[in-house]
Amino acid sequence: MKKAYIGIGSNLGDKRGNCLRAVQMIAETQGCKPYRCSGWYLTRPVGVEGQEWYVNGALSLEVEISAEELIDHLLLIEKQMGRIRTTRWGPRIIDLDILLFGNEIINSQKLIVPHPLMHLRHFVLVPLAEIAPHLVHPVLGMSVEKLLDNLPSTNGDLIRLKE
Ligand code: A4P
Ligand code: MG
Repeated sequence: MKKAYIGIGSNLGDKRGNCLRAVQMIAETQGCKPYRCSGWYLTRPVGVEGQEWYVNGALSLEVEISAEELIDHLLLIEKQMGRIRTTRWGPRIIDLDILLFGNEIINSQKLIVPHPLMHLRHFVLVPLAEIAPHLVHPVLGMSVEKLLDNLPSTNGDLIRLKE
C-alpha cells in the first residue's frame, strides 16, 4: 500500500467548508483511505495580486489505486464541487493537487509528481509538515521539515485557523 499526499486549497465562498467537503469526497473514493489531515490555514495568495486569501491544508491517504487514477478522481471531485477553470491560478472553489505519491516520479502530460512547486511554497509545506515532517522528497532528497527550514520566512502570510 502506498501513501499519497494531497494539497487542498480554496479561495471562493465557504473556503474551509469547501476543503472539508473535498476531504469527505476523497474519503468516499474507492481505493483511498484518509490517513492524516492537517489543520487549516488562511494563506496570502502566492503569484497573483488582488485575490482573496486561501484556505489551505494537506491530507495523506493510503491508496490502492494508481496516481493516474487518483488524479482522475480528484479532477472529478473538483468538477462535482463546481469548479470552473478560468485563468491559470484564477480564484477557485477547490484545488486538489497531488504533492507526492509514494516515491514515484511522474512526468506525463496529465501529471507531474512530485508537484513541481511544492518545495517553494509555505502554504503547502507548513500543513504537510504537520502530518509528515520526516517525509523525504524523492527528487530533492530532503525532508519536508528541512525544505521548510530552507525557505525564507514570510511572517504573517499564513495563519492557522482555530479548530
Ligand atoms: N497536473 C499535473 N500535475 C498535477 C499534480 N501533481 N496535481 C495537471 C494536480 N494536477 C496536476 O491544474 C491543471 C492541470 O494540472 C490538471 O488538469 C492536471 O492534469 P489546475 O488545478 O486546473 O491548474 P491551476 O491550479 O490553475 O494551476 P497549477 O499550476 O496547478 O497551480 P497550482 O500549483 O495549483 O497553484 N496561493 C495560496 N496561498 N494558496 C494556494 O493554494 N494556489 C495556486 C495555484 C496559486 N497561489 C496560491 C494557491
Ligand atoms: Mg491545481
